[in-house]
Amino acid sequence: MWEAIKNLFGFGQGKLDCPYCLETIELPPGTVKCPGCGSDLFKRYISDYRKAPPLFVPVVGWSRVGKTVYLHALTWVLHNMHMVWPSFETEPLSSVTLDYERRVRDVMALGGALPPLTAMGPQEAYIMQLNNLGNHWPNRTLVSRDFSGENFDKFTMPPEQVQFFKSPKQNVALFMFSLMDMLQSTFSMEQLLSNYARTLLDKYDVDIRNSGHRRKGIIVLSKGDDIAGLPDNLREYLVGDPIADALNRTVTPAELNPERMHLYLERMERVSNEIRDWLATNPPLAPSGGRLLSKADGLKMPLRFCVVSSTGMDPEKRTATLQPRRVIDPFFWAMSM
Ligand SMILES: Nc1nc2c(ncn2[C@@H]2O[C@H](COP(=O)(O)OP(=O)(O)OP(=O)(O)O)[C@@H](O)[C@H]2O)c(=O)[nH]1
Ligand SMILES: [Mg+2]
Repeated sequence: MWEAIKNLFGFGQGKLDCPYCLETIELPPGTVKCPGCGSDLFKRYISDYRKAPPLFVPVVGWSRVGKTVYLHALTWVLHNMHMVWPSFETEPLSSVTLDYERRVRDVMALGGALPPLTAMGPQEAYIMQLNNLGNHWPNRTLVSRDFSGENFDKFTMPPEQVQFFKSPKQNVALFMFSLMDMLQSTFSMEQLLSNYARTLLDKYDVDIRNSGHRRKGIIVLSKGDDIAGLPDNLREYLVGDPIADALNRTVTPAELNPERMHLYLERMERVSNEIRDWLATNPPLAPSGGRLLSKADGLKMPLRFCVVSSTGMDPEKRTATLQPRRVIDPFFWAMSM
């Protein structure tokens, strides 16, 4: 309330979370520079802060699991969601984000090469306002930032990057696994959660088991098109993505009205439970699935599960337009968990 009154009478711009360093800051009237990290904030971010609060969703996963391509696919689908969600609109809130959207279009729809593996070191933050989401969800400003998978091997993340992970303002994280790639690696699924939790505790004194620091985890099985041995029901779910079909114009787009949305989310929840049950059996494709679930229990981290394909096909045999499948599900979970 006091924040709103201060804004109204021009005493200041109120408290807000910087989208770059995630510190809570107070900007003197008329200024846009974060006093913490020195970044210039976009005016719309400041003026719409309370109408569209930020949603920070980090993607945690080893190298080559598909994090960067996933962020491209999600950005592309969100950008085109108005085809099934007519009221919905996205707006880039920085020139860096606008450039990123152009690159995303090139990769996803114009046959441009897939992005290279991500270099170590800080990457740009992409800031996109999402308006009129439907499903009674409030408007949000999605802040995404990509990280090199090497950061997660031992979680040797430098302090200027770790803020995106340790801040209690991001209480949901995506943990991404590529099951086929994992078959050839020495890593097990629970190790990713362990490294994440242990580093935050040992290096930054953040115990995610304590209230105030709890995390919710969305387990994302990436490259779903390539998972030989995925149970049939999950494969059918992946392939039969009505949003992807509408966006790819293989069917006449049907509006995602409240009723269809409700059915979509219900099915997404059933699929999450099915993936959990499948992982619990330690299937040959994911022999450490059971340990992942126990580790999350120990960390008091509620989990939801998704399977996605960012390309919809083998990238070697790609067509000009990629056909991402179910990439919206982790976002829907991040909005609802
Ligand atoms: N079949 C298939 N391959 C994919 C998919 N997504 C990504 N790939 C492949 O995986 C490679 C690595 O994907 P990236 O998104 O760059 O991996 P990353 O996790 O960002 O890796 P780092 O930047 O090293 O951390 C891509 O170049 C593609 O060849 C997918 O949905 N299906
Ligand atoms: Mg990458």
